[in-house]
Amino acid sequence: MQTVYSPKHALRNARTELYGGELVPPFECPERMEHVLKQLHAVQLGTVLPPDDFDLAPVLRVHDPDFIEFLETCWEDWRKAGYRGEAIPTIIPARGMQQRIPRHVEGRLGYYALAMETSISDGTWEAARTSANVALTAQKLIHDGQDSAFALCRPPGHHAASDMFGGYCFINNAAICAQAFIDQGADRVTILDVDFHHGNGTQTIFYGRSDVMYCSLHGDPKDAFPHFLGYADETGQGSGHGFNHNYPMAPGTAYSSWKGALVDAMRKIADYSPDALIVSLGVDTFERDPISFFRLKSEDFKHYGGLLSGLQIPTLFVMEGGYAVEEIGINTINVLQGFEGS
Ligand code: OKP
Ligand code: ZN
Repeated sequence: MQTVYSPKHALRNARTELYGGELVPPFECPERMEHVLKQLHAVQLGTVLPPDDFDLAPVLRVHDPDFIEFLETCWEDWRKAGYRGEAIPTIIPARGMQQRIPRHVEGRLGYYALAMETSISDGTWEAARTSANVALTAQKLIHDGQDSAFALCRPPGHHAASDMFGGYCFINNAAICAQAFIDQGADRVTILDVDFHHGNGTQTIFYGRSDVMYCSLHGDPKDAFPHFLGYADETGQGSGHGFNHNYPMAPGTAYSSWKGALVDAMRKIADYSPDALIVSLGVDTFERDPISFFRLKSEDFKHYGGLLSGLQIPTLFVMEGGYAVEEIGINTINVLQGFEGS
């Protein structure tokens, strides 16, 4: 399997994450990629290609132009406003308030934020744009006939909605790839999200559509981020009804029951028979992940990679989360090796 990767992910190097009332070094850090690359080379998974430069057109098929312009200009506007720290939202348009876009950067930042832990800093836009290019380059490999490809994206994307950033995400890499498949003639695409967290952004983007099915296995939002979406009764809207499947699971969930949910989702995917499968691949389901509560072991990742290959659908893996930095490489590459049957 070929991997697409760019060292420009390192431009996303915020110093702060708002966590437990403290500003801590972000869990979503550049070192994550070094461990994945190291393991990828250790097992000789395949060649590593740089991304092509796509323009913003495929990004704008999913995201609002004003949101993308905000991402591009936020850091400069924040500095111009005289602030000395990283850009952290302080007020959002909560229940009962106006949903108008303010003029001041602090208001715009709150308008476009879905969570407050994710600081915007110098280089964030460039890294997010490159991460989208990485995803689109891997999508093109599949379009051109490969059975599988790995988009080693950073920053991740599945929390980003058409006009909101947060949860470490800015551009929804999996969603723009799904839309690219559709725009290139695919009738049906499935996004299977195995990251520990519910991909609220991906779900929302495709919630009213039957041409992109979204299935997600995740920590129950009663107990886990993003808390306000990801319940089992969210099944899609209008013509999208029946094309959204959530599998929320309780703290302590181990592989045996997680696998049960995966098998159920895979049955739905087989019935749907998509032209392409996009796996939002987060490995924060790992037993020692510092911010999550499932109990998957390293060998479990290899096992479910093998199960996924049984679907026999062209498969694009898109990197999402995973914060046990020492083990993220082994767990991620285990999924891909399992898929390849090695
Ligand atoms: C991004 B991805 C836990 C706070 C969680 C944000 C988590 C974002 C996860 N107390 N904060 O889905 O891996
Ligand atoms: Zn996650």
